[in-house]
Amino acid sequence: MKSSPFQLAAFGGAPAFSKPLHVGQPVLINQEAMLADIESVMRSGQLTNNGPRLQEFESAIAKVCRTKHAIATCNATIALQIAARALQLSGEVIVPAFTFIATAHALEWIGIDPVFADVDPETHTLDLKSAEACITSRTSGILPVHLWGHVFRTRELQEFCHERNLRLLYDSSHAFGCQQHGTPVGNFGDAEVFSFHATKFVHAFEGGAIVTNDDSVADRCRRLRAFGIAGLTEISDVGTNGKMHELSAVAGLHSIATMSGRIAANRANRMVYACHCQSLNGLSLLSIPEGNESNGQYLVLTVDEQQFGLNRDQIVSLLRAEGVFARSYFSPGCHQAEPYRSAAPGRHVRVPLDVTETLARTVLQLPTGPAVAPADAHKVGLLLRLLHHHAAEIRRLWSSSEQRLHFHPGDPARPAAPTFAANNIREMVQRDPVLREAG
Ligand code: T4K
Repeated sequence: MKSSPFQLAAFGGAPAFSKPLHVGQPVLINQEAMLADIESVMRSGQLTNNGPRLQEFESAIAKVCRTKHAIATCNATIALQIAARALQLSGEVIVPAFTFIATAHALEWIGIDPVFADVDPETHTLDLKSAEACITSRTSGILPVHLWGHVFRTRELQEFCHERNLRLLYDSSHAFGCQQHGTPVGNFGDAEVFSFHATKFVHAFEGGAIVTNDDSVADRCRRLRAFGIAGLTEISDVGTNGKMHELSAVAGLHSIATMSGRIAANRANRMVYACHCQSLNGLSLLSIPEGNESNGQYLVLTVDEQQFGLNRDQIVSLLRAEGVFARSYFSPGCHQAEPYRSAAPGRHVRVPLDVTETLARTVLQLPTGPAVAPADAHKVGLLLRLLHHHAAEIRRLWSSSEQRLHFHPGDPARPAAPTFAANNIREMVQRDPVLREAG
């Protein structure tokens, strides 16, 4: 294990992981069984359009969520648009600024203005007071996100929307299999949307679903998913093509069947990371809200630069060089992305977004899931300790080598620029008395 900052891969040492660890590495555990199912779909000749595997997958989703209806789609972005149309959202819809850009873009794409509210600093979910301050006569609904699978203040949100006659649609992309006080995600608001993208807790390569307990919303979603077709010759709405095909449904079924193993793997890794974080000043593992059962898919940390000695972006770069492909979701906040950033003042931003701004600078995600063994998580924890304990020397090395840091050979984010040669490090150490003493 590395014991000196000079051994760090960013400064020319060998990466700690030659095979990188990813945030959201896709897993399909029983590949042989899945391949047999794919073969059977291809033999059957029914490849898409509400086939038997899709129906089976929808039943499996509804069973996990304990909802009346599940409508599987080609991805969550289209599912959000279908659900927004089915709920007759229009004008403005309030969304948290701290989320994946798809939450906002899904609305913008169908001509609804997303208006950004701030989030709660402890759970990273929508701040109700901030949302309230965004409401105008054009507001038709609220689209909160169970970010990182966190389910928070659902009852207050429900009452809030009910009192104001607003629709409540949840972006639950991160929260499949999560529960709050025993109620599975899927039962909150008028409808909820899941993502089954390859990087998600349950995945169908690409995919999504709308779940609801409302029969008429479900009927409308089914029609809108397939061009608005209501019968053999009847077209009742402007629909889209949001269908999921049979091969995705097969993958989704296999993924659902192996959920419990992934929850166990995520819990084991969380315990390892938590042990390390406990003794590291300036690095905090984000708590799971009280009463939540989490799928554990996202392992989220916040960095206090003053206490840790390095900022979030430095930590992410140093870890990535080691083959620990940490992420900084969701930076920048949605309000800083186009077209929202350049829109007329007040159109999308009308309240302070201070928490979002802070989180966008300080939050990072570490790899977890079955592809990460607890021993790997421990190794990552030891790397974080090294970064913390030698933060001052690392900052010095960093400032003299910023343009020439080493990247992991497998890092898709690495630039084509030349890297920092080990010889240069030796020369620099010789020139700098503080580094000479440290190393
Ligand atoms: N709402 C929220 C709150 C969301 O987070 C998302 C999606 C949506 C809505 C929209 O859902 P969809 O329409 O996509 O169903 C990823 C995903 O593309 C995106 O689905 C997800 N959120 C977002 C948070 O993350 P990237 O660009 O960070 O993923 P990518 O390709 O860098 O993958 C992450 C790592 O996983 C890679 O380092 C390598 C590994 N990987 C990835 C893929 C796709 C693999 O090993 N194999 C793979 O096939 O966006």
